[in-house]
Amino acid sequence: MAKQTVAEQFIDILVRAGVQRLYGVVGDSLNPVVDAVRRNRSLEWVHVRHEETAAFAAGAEAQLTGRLAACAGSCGPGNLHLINGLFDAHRSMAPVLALASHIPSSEIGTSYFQETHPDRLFTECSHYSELISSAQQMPRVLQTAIQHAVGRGGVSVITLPGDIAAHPAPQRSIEHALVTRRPSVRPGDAEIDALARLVDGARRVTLFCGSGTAGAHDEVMAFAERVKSPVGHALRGKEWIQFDNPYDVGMSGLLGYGAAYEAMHECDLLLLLGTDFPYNAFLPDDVTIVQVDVRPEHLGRRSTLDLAVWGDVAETLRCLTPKVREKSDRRFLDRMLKKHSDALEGVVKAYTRKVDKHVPIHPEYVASVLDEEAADDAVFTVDTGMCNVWAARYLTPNGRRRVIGSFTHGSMANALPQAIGAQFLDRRRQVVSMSGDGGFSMLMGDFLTLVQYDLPVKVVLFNNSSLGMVELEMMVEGLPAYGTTNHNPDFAAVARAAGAYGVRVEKPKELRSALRDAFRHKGPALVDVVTDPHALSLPPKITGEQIGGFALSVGKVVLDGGVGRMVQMARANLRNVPRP
Ligand SMILES: Cc1ncc(C[n+]2csc(CCOP(=O)(O)OP(=O)(O)O)c2C)c(N)n1
Ligand SMILES: [Mg+2]
Repeated sequence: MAKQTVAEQFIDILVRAGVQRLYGVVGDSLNPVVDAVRRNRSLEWVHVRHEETAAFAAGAEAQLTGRLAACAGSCGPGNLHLINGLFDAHRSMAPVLALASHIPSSEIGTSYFQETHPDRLFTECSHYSELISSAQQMPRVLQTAIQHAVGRGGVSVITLPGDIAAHPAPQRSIEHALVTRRPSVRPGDAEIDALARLVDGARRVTLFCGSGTAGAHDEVMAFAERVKSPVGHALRGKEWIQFDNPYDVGMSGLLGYGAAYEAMHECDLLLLLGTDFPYNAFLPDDVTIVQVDVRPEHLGRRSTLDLAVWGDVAETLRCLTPKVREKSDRRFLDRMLKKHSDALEGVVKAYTRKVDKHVPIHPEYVASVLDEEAADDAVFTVDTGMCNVWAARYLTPNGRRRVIGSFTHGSMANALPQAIGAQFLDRRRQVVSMSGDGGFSMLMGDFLTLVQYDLPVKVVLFNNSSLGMVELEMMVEGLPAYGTTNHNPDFAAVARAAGAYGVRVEKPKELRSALRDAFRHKGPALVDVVTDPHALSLPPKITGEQIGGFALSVGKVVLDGGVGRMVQMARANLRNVPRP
């Protein structure tokens, strides 16, 4: 075999690690790499319009598959554009390898044209960020980068000067077998025994679940059944735990609903399972708390723990459940299920406001119709802003649907690029981008990517002509709205001009058929729904004190809204509860 260049070896190794495509924008120093991609049939170059899109798309792929995904940017500004998407991927624990190509190695340190220092710039959003300054570092540095991204869950960045990419690579004999999957982590016997003792000694146990409960639905249900515990979740736990859950008491946090908050505060033992839920204002401080997490650095960083358990949730519960005594007293569970159902019935009553006739269209109506019309295995990507609220409340998880957002980093404009990554993975799966008008217009250039690759993403645009979430924040803080108005074009016309299917919806009765038509359309489609910018208003009972010091709780009051199909589930769960 002819000797490979560094670029060729780089691409070969990515293929061996399971990477199927490299998202990016070409340019100068990156050219040897892109040329190596062109000649490699196992890996596709995906040409996006903004590198931030490349990073978000790779992050979405990695979140959907758990496998390594990759993106690349040319030297200086090219790779600098990756940064926000990389922060998102890293904070979502998505294994992403980013290639930051670099100025000629002989010029480093001379303020050369386009010079930045990517190896320094990306340290904060990565587990590993290294400069390849000699071809001899290959393939070890790349392999190490891959192991960091996969093993620790997050981003690795390789900075590669263009001239070194074109150098001959060292022999491949020093290549080793790559780890591409994470192991399961079982806690020690001492921790399991200590946890079992706490559970046996408690009368009221509540479970609170985060994204670390992915794949642990059965184990959580079996444990909840054994100890008769209510099960609440954080936003990122919802898609894994809320469905087929007879113990469901809803979600806690700013967007929360139901009785999760009460169940967490009225128990005597709270188990935090795979959650890094950031709002300690919503966590109790006078109950016994145990946290189980596969990442030891997450243990105890939000609340004081009585026991810290380092392990996978599924693995821990598999060990724990047979060791704890079965509880027979369901009174706490039943009381919480009733509270949960009552809470949801209450908001449903408050929200029967003829939303199906309201013009401009109420965004909650859009979310509820979307939930009904979308496929059972749809992937929803959700823009930061009010779409988060609507998705949290109205999308019904079922174990097959996925919901991806920028839930930890909280960046705008994530939905469209994440939808690109999701759709590349599977062109036949329905992918719905729930976009805000602010978020969509921020990375609108990459709507063209949908057309260029004929990706059948369906963009459902919640177009309230404003930065609605921020308007709400200003309202909560007692400030007048300022700098929040968007003067928008007819986005449906923009979509059509770009070569996609586009329809504008201004009346609620047109909504359902517009969504159906878009879903039936074979290619990319955009449904521009003109929504009510005043969908939320300050309730009258807010006090001056709340305005002054408790923006969080005021926000919670303002955001308390409809809950869609969750109320049916709460009612169904109540059927098993004996009436007093
Ligand atoms: C990149 C970035 N810039 C600014 C913000 C602050 N921010 C959060 S939500 C939001 C408004 C989003 O507007 P839009 O996409 O129209 O959604 P809406 O809330 O109106 O539904 C802003 C400006 C952010 N989170 N990320
Ligand atoms: Mg908006």
